Amino acid sequence: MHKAGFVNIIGNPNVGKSTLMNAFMGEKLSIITSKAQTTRHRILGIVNGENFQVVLSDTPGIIKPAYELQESMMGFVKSAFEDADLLIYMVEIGEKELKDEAFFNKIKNSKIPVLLLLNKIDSSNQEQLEEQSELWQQKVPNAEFYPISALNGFNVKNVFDRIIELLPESPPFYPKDQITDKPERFFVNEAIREKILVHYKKEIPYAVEVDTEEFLEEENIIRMRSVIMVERETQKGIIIGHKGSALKRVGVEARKDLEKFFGKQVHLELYVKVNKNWRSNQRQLKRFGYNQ
Ligand SMILES: Nc1nc2c(ncn2[C@@H]2O[C@H](COP(=O)(O)OP(=O)(O)OP(=O)(O)O)[C@@H](O)[C@H]2O)c(=O)[nH]1
Ligand SMILES: [Mg+2]
Repeated sequence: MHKAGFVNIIGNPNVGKSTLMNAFMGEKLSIITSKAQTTRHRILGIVNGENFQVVLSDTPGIIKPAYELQESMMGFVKSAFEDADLLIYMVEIGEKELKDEAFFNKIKNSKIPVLLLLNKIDSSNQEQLEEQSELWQQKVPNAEFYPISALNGFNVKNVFDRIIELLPESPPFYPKDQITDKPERFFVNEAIREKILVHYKKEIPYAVEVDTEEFLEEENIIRMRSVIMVERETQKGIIIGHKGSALKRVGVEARKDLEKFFGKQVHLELYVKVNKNWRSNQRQLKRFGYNQ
């Protein structure tokens, strides 16, 4: 017997969705930062076993969209409701509600199984854990509840075993050696964007998109050239920094991550370009893969 299905992870921004997906995968597929709206796409992470294929979806955190890019991000979340065989609804310690009522009702009235994961329990005490567990089980009574720590791995294996139990009998959806639906260049863009989220303040990371124009794999090295797009001239200066020092740091750190990811030496060339208001431009968004 072979089991396979789509397991889609949804929840508020910054609760640890990407951390959980990486924990299930046993490798860093999705980027993770302490800032909200780190994930902008729906990213498939495929875990293959002899008798199963779990097709995970990491999705952007649920927000009220304020501009076109965010509209598109919420489109990815919507799509994750449509094809799921199993929903993972993740909340974090201290959280009180999912602000978007429509999404919340969809979870509560879901016809497919829902696993409600209370994450980051490593940062709580017993009293808080009990109080939060009760609150969330009352709020989503149709769900199976698990307290977890995606970061420390607490309960992660138990949840994964339960996923396999709940999956329908089915042949695999993807070749058994495939681990994601995204091309190599996507992960280059994301590695660079992660460093930008980490090193720049306020609005800057949200005004940035990365596009990898060249990805040339040679025998011993992969040569990459990526453009960092910002919305305004002033942002370009900030990204580059004094004598290029800030941009250099992004390049060095991203390259190290990419060498780990691809298991090969990497040469990464970065440059910065202004692409006015790309976040609100349908044509540009489509070009960067935000259409669906
Ligand atoms: N203490 C603790 N921190 C965690 C845990 N899981 C995730 N984090 C941290 O929470 C922050 C957000 O994690 P992400 O995995 O990027 O969260 P996300 O839900 O994917 O966020 P968005 O993509 O922005 O919606 C990071 O700083 C993680 O290290 C956990 O179990 N315990
Ligand atoms: Mg994420």
